[in-house]
Amino acid sequence: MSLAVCPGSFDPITLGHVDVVRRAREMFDEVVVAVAHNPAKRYLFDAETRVELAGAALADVDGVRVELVPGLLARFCADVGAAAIVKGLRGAADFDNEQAMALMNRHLVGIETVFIMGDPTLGHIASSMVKDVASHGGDIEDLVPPAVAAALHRALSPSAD
Ligand code: COD
Repeated sequence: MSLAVCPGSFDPITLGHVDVVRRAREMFDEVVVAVAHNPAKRYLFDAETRVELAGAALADVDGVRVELVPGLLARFCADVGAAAIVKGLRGAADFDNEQAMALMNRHLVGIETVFIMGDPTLGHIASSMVKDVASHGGDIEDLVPPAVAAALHRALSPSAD
């Protein structure tokens, strides 16, 4: 049984992320979507909500589960018995960010990272941009799963806390 980990912030999960997870699942028997902490980011949604929204977005995909990463991703991968980390790349900027992380994770526990080229029709989708569009009242229905669109509208509506 081969298992891959698809890690990310998922703040929130987008259709770009969903596409990468579905394609990872075609290569591996099981995929764990790992909601982790990136210290470089300030999150809109707390970790539990990011897990919940990712779970709702992927509920129809067999062999996929969503888990919270309590600390180091490499240790989490070793604990769940992952054969590889799978990440999506939209272009050279993503690669520059990912290269050092892939090498560090291999250094820490010997795990390899497999990169999937993102679908070019979804290449413009980034969580940060979706939040920006939503906060200005733009249409996000083609960018995120329905439960995520609803959560963004709630979180970013003028009456939200
Ligand atoms: N198409 C294809 N791929 C996409 C798209 C898209 N439209 N959008 C995003 N992606 C890819 C990104 O390139 C990335 O590979 C992945 O999806 C996740 O993206 P984000 O933005 O949700 O997540 P990041 O980049 O903030 O995630 C970074 C981690 C949280 C994974 C990282 O910081 C981490 O591993 N943290 C845990 C602590 C740790 O172990 N630190 C040491 C790391 S070496």
